[in-house]
Order: sequence, then structure tokens, then C-alpha cells
Amino acid sequence: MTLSAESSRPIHATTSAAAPAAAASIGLGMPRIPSARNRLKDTPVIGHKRVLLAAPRGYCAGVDRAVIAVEKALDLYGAPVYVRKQIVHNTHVVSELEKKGAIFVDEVDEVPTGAHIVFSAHGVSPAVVNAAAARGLQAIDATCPLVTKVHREAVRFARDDFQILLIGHEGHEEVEGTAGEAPEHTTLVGSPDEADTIEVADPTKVVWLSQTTLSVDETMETVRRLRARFPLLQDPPSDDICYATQNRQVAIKKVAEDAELVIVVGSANSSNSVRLVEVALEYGASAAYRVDYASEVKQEWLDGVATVGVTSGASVPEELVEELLRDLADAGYGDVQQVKTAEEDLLFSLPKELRKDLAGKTDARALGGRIASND
Ligand code: 2E5
Ligand code: F3S
Repeated sequence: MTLSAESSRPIHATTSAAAPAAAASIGLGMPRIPSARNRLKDTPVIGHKRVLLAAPRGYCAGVDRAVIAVEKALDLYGAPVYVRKQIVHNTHVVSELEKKGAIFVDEVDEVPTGAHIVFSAHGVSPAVVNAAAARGLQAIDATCPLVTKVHREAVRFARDDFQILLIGHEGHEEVEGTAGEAPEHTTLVGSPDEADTIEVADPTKVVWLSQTTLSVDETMETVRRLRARFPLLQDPPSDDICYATQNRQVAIKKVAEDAELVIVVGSANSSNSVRLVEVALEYGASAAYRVDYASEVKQEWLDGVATVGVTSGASVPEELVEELLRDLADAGYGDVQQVKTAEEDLLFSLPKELRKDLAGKTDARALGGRIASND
């Protein structure tokens, strides 16, 4: 099985050694945002009030690359630059890019002929690529390279005439893109229960692939139930659930063991963020909530809570976590201890369409450095 059977093992984005799980007090040396101060009250609890701050959290390499791709496209070509779907599933990121001149559309036929269009980090099917080309659009593909890897696996297994059991959530853009590589060969498996009922044409030629942002534990349960029915089920050549998803789940599991309340910063349509809430509840948190912004935290969530766990999804800018930490400090949770379960320092080079147009410009990302080449 390619997916780590010990689901609590941290996955490293690079070859650097594992950082031992560590809890160290860190200072909040950041300027205070003047709005909505002291919204949360410092009420007494039994015990010492503190925050356990999960690490890794927040931006992954694919999100960092996709957001910068839109910004660079705006710099290079001027506004507007069109983006198909949300570049990443985060309300704040999308609204900030809109302010800079990005226009988010649902489909390529909403984009004027000849304009630049960025494909989101979640990837697109070949049908979308072809529709953009037919319309004469200048496409910049910001699909995360780790999503592209799953697309390539789908193409290869379809060519070898396998039935692909794609574990993922119906309607999610990444699933639509991956399934669109081989629609005739793909069967979606949406949950462990569905594994008990799906039908296959030839049980000797089946492989499972997955969305990159699922719960590792739930996915392993789905695979276990598939394999009970189809013993010759093949594994993907390497983990489809990406390093960032796995690392954030490992970190929040550790935090949840000691936190009564866990707050996950992330948007409602962000699969990996929603999974962090579920994982926190499964690993011991009495309560866990997802918020887009700190202002959504309710006073009653903190009633009687000494230890608050905090993390954020892979599409969440750190400034939103900082805002939450400031609000929690107002409520008496000024002691912030970081719980670090892995180091991450992976960066992906920008989409090739941008690298070409950036050539000759002094852009550190375009010029390489320690950035991984991914195409
Ligand atoms: C591309 C995987 O977690 P989600 O898939 O819903 O997306 P996201 O935008 O919140 O996180 C980044 C991402 C992008 C994850 N594929
Ligand atoms: Fe890519 Fe994983 Fe991030 S698939 S966009 S590295 S959450």
C-alpha cells in the first residue's frame, strides 16, 4: 500500500530530517489590527489559558505558486486577468486578488476571446483545456503539480485498460478534472460505505486513485473495504493525498490530544480545511470549528476552555491566523505554544507559460534557486 499505513507519520516535502514534535512558546511580534479589538472577553477558567498552534499549517507549495501566478500575470499582462473557478478555495485570497484586477469565472466561455485565463490549483479536464484553446484564450496552468501527477496516473491506468476507482468528493473541482482525463474508465467512490456497493467490470483490472486533500484515515478505510471485495486492487504508484494534507492532519492530531477546543481557519469549500475539523474531533478535541475570519469566533466557544488548538488549511494566508491569535490573546490566551510535527520547505517553480514571459526579468522564482522544477 503506498499510502502510509501509519497515518500519523509526518510526510516530508523535502529530504530534510524530521523535526521532533516540539512545543515551544513563541512571541506574537506583529502589529495589532486596530479594528474590532477586545471583542472576546477574558473570562476565568480552571487552569492556565494557552494556545497550541499546529505546524505545519497554512499555505502549501501548490497554493503559494497558484496565488503568485495570478499576481505575476496581473503584473505582466495588466488587469483584468481571468481565473477559471476560485484559484484556491479561500474567500480572503479570492477577494484580495479581485481587488488587484482578477476576474473569477465559472467557465471559459465567459472570457473574451484572446484574453489570459489562469486555470486554478485544483486542475482542469482536457475538455476545459480544449475549450480554452478553441476560444483563442491564452491559458496559464496553475494546477498544483501534485494534482497533475494524479492526472498522469489516471491517463496511464486508463491506457492500460484499468477501471479507476477514484476516491473523492463528487462535484469537487479536482475530482472533475482528474475524472475528466479518463471519464470512461473512472468510477467515483465518495465514502467508505460506497466501497461496499460499487460495481466493477473486471475485478482483475482495478486501481484506486484519490483526491489530494482527503482524510488519510478515512481513505485507508475506503481502500480496506474495496480490497476486501476486490483483492487484486492495485495501489497508486505513490501517495495521492499530498504531503501538505498529510502533514497538517498529523499536526492537528497532536494538538487535539491536549486541546478542549480546536479552531481551524479555512473556507467552507476547502476540502483540506474541513478535513482538519473532522480529524481534530476524532483525535480528542471536545469541540472543533472552522472559521474564515477571527471575527466569526463566538464567545461561548471559549467557556471553560483552558487550551485552544489553532491551525489553518493549505489555502489560508498566515495573516488570518495572526488575526485569530490576537483575538485569542485579548481573551486571555496570550501564551502561544507551537506544536511542530514536520518541516516543510518545498517550493514549485511558476507555470511554464509565465516563466517564458518572465525570462530576462529579475524574478527570484522565475530564476530558480532552491525551487523545485516540476515539469
Ligand atoms: C489544489 C488541492 O482542499 P481543497 O482541495 O478544497 O482546495 P484548497 O484550495 O482549499 O487547498 C489547496 C489545494 C489546491 C488543494 N488541490
Ligand atoms: Fe497541491 Fe496539496 Fe497544496 S495537492 S495545492 S500541495 S494541498
